[in-house]
Amino acid sequence: MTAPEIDPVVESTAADIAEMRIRGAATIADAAAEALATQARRTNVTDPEAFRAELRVAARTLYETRPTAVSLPNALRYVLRGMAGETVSQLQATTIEQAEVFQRDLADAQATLGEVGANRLRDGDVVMTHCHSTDALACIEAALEAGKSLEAIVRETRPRNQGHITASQLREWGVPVTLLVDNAARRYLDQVDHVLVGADSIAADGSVINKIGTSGLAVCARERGVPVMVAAQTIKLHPDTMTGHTVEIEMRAEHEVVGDHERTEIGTEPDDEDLQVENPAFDVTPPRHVDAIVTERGQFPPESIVTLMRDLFGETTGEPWEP
Ligand code: RI2
Repeated sequence: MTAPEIDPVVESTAADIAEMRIRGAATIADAAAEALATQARRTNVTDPEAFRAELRVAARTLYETRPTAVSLPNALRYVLRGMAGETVSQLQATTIEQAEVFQRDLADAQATLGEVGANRLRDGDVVMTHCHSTDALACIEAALEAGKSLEAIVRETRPRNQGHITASQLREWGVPVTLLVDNAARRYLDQVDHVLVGADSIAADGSVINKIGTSGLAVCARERGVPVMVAAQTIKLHPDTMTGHTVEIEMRAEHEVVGDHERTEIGTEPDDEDLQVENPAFDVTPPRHVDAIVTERGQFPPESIVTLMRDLFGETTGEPWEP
């Protein structure tokens, strides 16, 4: 059999995810499902085994882009497990259909989750956000649609400033926004009714893996008595953590934090190995600092999320893109 041919759309989607031109756990999952559907649609193979091999390699290419958001492997698993049939055209049809179902369910889940999350928000509340999460924003959008008026304190979220995307979306919806330097959050928490964040992964013990800075914010919120709400579709539940695996925290490039020019200002050369820069993209917030995880299946105390994980995933997972 010749080497599987990967569609350029799969390659470019993988590059866009790795470089964060496509980002946000739900958006990444959606793009990955779309890329697998494109691979299936545009294949040139005539042999069913070759088709399966192509899809597996395409899935692996997408999988190897970023390690932390479990929505990516969950999406790939879901689509590949729907690939069925005896002929290439049957395999194509089932794969494309499964990807479409996945994308539809993803959008529906976010809308449902938003309605659940909105129930926690009261008219006049002030919400503090971190990073940019479409799941968290869905809760705010549903509350606004229900006629509630909200204000937001939006953390910048260095080093990539994704808080600016959140601020832009909230202003589009007419929400008054205060854009806040990350380090100032504790000072403003006494004006806040809810901390509302998303998640890239949720572990079986209820730990929340989200954008770096979330855990410090949650600790401060707990100290100030401000409830912490995590908006996360069930696609963010990490099945491997049920069998003791931990979630890998992505380490990103130094240049996102310190460029060559800044290095020179600090007084070191770009190749000075004795000035190390650490740039973890995510951190882990223990369940004791989280009040509620809001999903499309309802709201859960973090410690009970494992029951939902067992319902949805069973006890074991294999990787369908493994040869
Ligand atoms: P939604 C993002 O990660 C943020 O950490 C955000 O909270 C999370 O994904 C979930 O986003 P990144 O891709 O799925 O910006 O709620 O590193 O949109």
